[in-house]
Amino acid sequence: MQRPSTRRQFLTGTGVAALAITAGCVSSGSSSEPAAETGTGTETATETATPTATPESTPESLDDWLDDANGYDGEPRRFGPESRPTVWVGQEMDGGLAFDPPVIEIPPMTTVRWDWTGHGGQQNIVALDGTFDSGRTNAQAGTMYHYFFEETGEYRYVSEPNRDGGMKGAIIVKEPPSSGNDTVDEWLAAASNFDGTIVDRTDTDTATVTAGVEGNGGKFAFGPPALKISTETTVRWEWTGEGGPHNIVSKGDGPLNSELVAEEGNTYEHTFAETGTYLYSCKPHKGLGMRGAVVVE
Ligand SMILES: [Cu+2]
Repeated sequence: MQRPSTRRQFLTGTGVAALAITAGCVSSGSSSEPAAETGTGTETATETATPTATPESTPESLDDWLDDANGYDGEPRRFGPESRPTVWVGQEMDGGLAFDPPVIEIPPMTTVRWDWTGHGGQQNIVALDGTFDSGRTNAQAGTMYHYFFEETGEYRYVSEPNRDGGMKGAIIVKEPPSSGNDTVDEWLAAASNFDGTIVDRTDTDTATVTAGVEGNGGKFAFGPPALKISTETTVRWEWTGEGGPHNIVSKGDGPLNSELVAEEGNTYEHTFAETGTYLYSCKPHKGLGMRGAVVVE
């Protein structure tokens, strides 16, 4: 991992006024002192050791680095093409200040907006590799910062005043999964459990999709998210009973329109008579990525 300490020192050097305000919270962030500060254990020792002038030894994986990121459950929030992701700056999560969502996955050519909540005092957005930098810290609600991500890559960033308190995040820029069906790919780019696979069920008369499987930051996914069937096949959706109430509603004026139900064991069926690509979502969780597709051949 590249974390150029010179760059960081340069940054803190330029924000003199801001630093003066926040110096109380910064503890050992930019000093060469190892982690004796708050007794947060051995992980902090490696963390605080890095900003010193000592050369990096083993690069830390993104997951390791995010281990103490407030509010991160291990699953990046995924956004599709044409989306306009917003990250809240200064949300209370895990008993500390966080970026919300802390980790997002976006396609190249996406603009990310950071929006200050006004909670928790002075914040800024600083990429560890220097790619982006919102400059001086700011405590004002409504402060915004934008960055346009053109290229794939992993960008780690912090709010400098709260870095040691776990206010860390990452932007993962990667090409969305591709199944070869553009309509499906675009619709499911936001679904965290879609990996580009359209499950082939053309061999059956009844195919099953489970509503409320793990994904999209909870039990907010369809499993499988995409499937391929033949005409006259019945698709049956089965509710797991997890993740709250779900429904099956076509995008546009498609044929799917179930009740909004939370109970385990509920089912909804539709027999597809005509070929085509049918897109649907669970209305309450569509924005999280609870989407599905049925390709009828
Ligand atoms: Cu749902």
